[in-house]
Amino acid sequence: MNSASLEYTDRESLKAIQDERLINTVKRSYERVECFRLRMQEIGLIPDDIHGTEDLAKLPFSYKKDLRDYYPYGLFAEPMENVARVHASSGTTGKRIVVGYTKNDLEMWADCIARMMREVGVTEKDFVQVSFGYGLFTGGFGVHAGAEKIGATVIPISSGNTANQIQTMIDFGATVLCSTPSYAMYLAEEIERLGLKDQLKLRIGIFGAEPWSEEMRGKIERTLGIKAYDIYGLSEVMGPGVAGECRFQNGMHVWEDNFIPEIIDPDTGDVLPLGATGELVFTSLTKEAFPVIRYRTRDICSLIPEKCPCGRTHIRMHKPQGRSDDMLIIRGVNVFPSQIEEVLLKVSGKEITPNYQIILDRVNNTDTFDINVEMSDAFFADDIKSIEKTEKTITEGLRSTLGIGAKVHLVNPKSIVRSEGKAKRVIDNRQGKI
Ligand code: DLL
Repeated sequence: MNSASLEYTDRESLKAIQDERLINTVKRSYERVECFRLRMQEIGLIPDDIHGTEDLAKLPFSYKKDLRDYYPYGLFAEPMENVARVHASSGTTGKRIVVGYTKNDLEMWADCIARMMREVGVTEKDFVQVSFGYGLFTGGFGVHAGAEKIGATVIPISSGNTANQIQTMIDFGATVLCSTPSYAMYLAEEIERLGLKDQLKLRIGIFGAEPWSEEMRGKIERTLGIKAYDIYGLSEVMGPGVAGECRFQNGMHVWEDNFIPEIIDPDTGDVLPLGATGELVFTSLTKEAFPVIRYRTRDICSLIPEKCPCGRTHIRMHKPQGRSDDMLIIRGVNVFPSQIEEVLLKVSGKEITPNYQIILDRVNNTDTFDINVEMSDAFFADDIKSIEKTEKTITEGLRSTLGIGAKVHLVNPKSIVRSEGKAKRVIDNRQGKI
């Protein structure tokens, strides 16, 4: 069966494929990966106990910590001579982790990206500007291979050097842009400021690697005159393309012939009913070099049980709001930075830009919660008197959504540092203070 037809396979046949692949993955991992074997032995489980996806929940979880404990290659299931490439992720905290791919793994990865690109209308006639970072980060090389696979012309510019990015986009006739949404927004702002939109041929954007709101999507689409699609993934499971949106822009299809998603309660580890919000967990079905079994992503989201109008049978996931590690606890209330972005863009119009920074501190035993939001150039120039009014509107919007008050400060245009990769939205100075 070729991989394109697998996207539309009926659920029953898909389950049969998953069963066979799961049994094989468990067996291989048990034989070849010490960490997994020990964990199975601890709970008295052997590979023969796993007959199909209905037995998935019997299997032990795996964690980011395992990658650190077995750094660099201790979790690989293939000898290094079969490992064609490694990538690594520094993460926001702690020691970096290393992941590996065989030639077949790289092929499967390119295939996942190509599926999404084809679906959203990328063809061999397109010029795909890859503005994700190339290097140990999975973004650049991952998306690159998918675009090459469908025969598009790839512009492997990597991230950074914004003036050069824009010039290249114009001169080389880029029609597709791939980057983080925050970098796309930065590029869009610069293009608008320089009045260069008319010289662009862009029509499609593929953005991911960090949470972004529907409001942000709208803003990027309008500013660049494109359709923007969400792509999800994580290094531990593969990289970009574990899931991606179709043309309906309503949730990302998880490529279930390669990955099984589960949503669990992060505290108890119990599997939650379909549609509930919880922690996303992945099991890989075809990866050779670095199989993952019930890997705890820390990403909080839900799966979408309804069928997609595009006809694909593979389940969709909602945009993750953020990682549970990114969740802030402010005066006892749980807050995701992405919720703040949503409010900012919803309650205000052209007064502000989606550039913001959250600053947390602790004074006299109480958390302080400040948000700096950049004004737009136009608002800054025309309407300096309305600043207080806008600050008040945003503060009220945040209070009604989050349930706590923040001090909102409108700051000068371009005063918050731009990111060329994932944006740094939070400065938390509370560590060690009472
Ligand atoms: O960010 C892989 C990637 C590259 C995905 C390019 C998409 C595009 P890591 O650096 O390991 O890998 O970070 C993975 O980023 O667990 C999520 O928390 C977050 N993330 C990735 N894509 C999305 C998305 C890459 N579309 C972590 N929406 C994941 C929200 C995302 N969060």
